[in-house]
Amino acid sequence: MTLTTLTPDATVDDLYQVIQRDGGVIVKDFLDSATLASLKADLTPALDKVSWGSHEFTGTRTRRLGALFKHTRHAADIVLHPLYHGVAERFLTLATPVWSGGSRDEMPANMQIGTTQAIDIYPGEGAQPLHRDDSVWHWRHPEGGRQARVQIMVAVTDFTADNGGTRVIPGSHTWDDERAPRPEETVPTEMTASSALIWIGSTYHGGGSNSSDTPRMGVTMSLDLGFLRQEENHYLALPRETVRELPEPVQRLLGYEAAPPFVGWVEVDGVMSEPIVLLKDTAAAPSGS
Ligand SMILES: O=C(O)CCC(=O)C(=O)O
Ligand SMILES: [Fe+2]
Repeated sequence: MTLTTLTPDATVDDLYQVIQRDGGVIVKDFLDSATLASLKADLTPALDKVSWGSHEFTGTRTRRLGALFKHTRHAADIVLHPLYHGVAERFLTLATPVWSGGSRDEMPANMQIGTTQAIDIYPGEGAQPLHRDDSVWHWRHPEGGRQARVQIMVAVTDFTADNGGTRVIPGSHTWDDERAPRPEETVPTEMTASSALIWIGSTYHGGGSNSSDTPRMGVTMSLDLGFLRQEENHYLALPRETVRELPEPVQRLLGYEAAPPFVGWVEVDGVMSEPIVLLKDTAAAPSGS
């Protein structure tokens, strides 16, 4: 079994059918070569400045750079690409029937950008533990009944079986929560630079080990269910100086604590950090905030 690769003239429906069946799909030549070169030029200097990760999950020979909209205008090209945006809409913007008084309405869902990261896996990095990305919200399977996330990984360099190309378990999006993912069940994402892997939050996957002699660079982003957030937007409503004056337990309840495992992280110098650090030390705040 390998992942299916579609050509850029495929339709949203073609992508949707393959992802429904396998949990993920590769789209060849997702970005044109000029856009890819410009994306790489934008991100490389910033990536070169961040430190190695320090956990098994984020990798110790891996560099991660978040807040991509700050670093490159091509982040917008990725998220608005008709194939990615279109297939994410197919999975996410389903309507839910709700009663409001005596009227039964179909309430549509929208989407939000959930996570943005450039991920550079260097030679010597081991395989990332296999996981489902929707476990960040403790999503249950199959009870969740719908997808919470549609994710993309754009290959900035070629992705191969031995340079850390993302390992995916085709079909695992249909598994229940008791079945453990096993490395032998994975297939490598093998794709040429500028191609993209698109997969859903319930598909088991993980970064591969890099036994080659060059780094593997990818840009990942997710479109998530728009309602997976706080009802009131405290981050925009309350100036940071106001929040700094509040008792720490209140700061945490307002959202300056990440929800386990790590929802709400903010990147500080390449480290996925607890948002509370932004209140404690102004020097540690990401530039531009
Ligand atoms: O780097 C990769 O190929 C996958 C990374 C990933 O799945 C993650 O960090 O959640
Ligand atoms: Fe992941």
